[in-house]
Amino acid sequence: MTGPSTPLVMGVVNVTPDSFSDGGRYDDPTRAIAHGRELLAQGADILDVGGESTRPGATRPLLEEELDRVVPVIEALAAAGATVSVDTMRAEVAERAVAAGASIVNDVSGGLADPAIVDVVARTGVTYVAMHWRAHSDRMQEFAEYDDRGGVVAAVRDELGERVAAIRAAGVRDEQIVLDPGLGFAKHAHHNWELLRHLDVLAGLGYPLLVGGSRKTFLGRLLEDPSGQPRPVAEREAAGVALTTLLAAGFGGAPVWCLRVHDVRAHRDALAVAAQWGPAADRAGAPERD
Ligand code: PMM
Repeated sequence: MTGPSTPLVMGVVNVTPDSFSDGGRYDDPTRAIAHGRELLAQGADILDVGGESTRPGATRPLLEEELDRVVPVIEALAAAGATVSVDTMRAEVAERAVAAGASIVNDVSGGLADPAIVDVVARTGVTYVAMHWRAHSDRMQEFAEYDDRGGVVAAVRDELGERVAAIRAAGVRDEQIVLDPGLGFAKHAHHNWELLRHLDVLAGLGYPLLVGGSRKTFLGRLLEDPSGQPRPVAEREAAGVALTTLLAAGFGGAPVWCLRVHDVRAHRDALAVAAQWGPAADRAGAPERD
């Protein structure tokens, strides 16, 4: 099988006290900067800096809290030469993040939480990741319902298509737009798997795709113990790496532009293996002998 070309790796830098995936380990700027540098050394192409946890049930930080968390981290990591993305739903945070050196706005709400964010994107010309989203995290799982006609895949395609229309109407150019199925956001485990098997349908909208499955609950559910307890977050990495390998090998049905992950080194290793089946250009790092 000839797989698509190797996806980029976006390393997650959560500057939050309550992220589900790294449990507040990097919640002060100094630790977050050190973590970002480590992910860069591991081969991250992009660092995604976020100051708001979107774990199911999370409450929102104040604007000032979010700014205090992300701006110093973005400044330092951009100054260190990183391509920085800001994970925010707020126009003002996006504006200040771009001024601090971010070149990507990663908006999990796809412009629904704060419609002015797309004006910032249009004005600054940065890349915009628009994720499929239905509601803030304190209530999102109440909206995990999809009808039988085409189910979750058609619904996510149509709702992302509506977001694209609004984003373009605000003056954002096609080349700036990246789409994301939003695994775990208003979705149950079976919805996530369905989306992962049909990325071709979302790719049909005509934009690059970003996928964030790393350490998420659906992997924990897949690996639950005999008593029905999900596998703890810290023990989901191998499943996430398997997912990366399959997506890189084309099993999603469409190329993935970028994968958002926590353990950059492990996912880089998976991509190096998958690239051995990909285009020759991706095999540049392979040893000539042995
Ligand atoms: N998931 C989380 C946060 N931000 N951004 C994008 N584009 N896609 C995602 O799937 C996504 C995201 C939640 O996970 P985290 O707590 O590990 O950051």
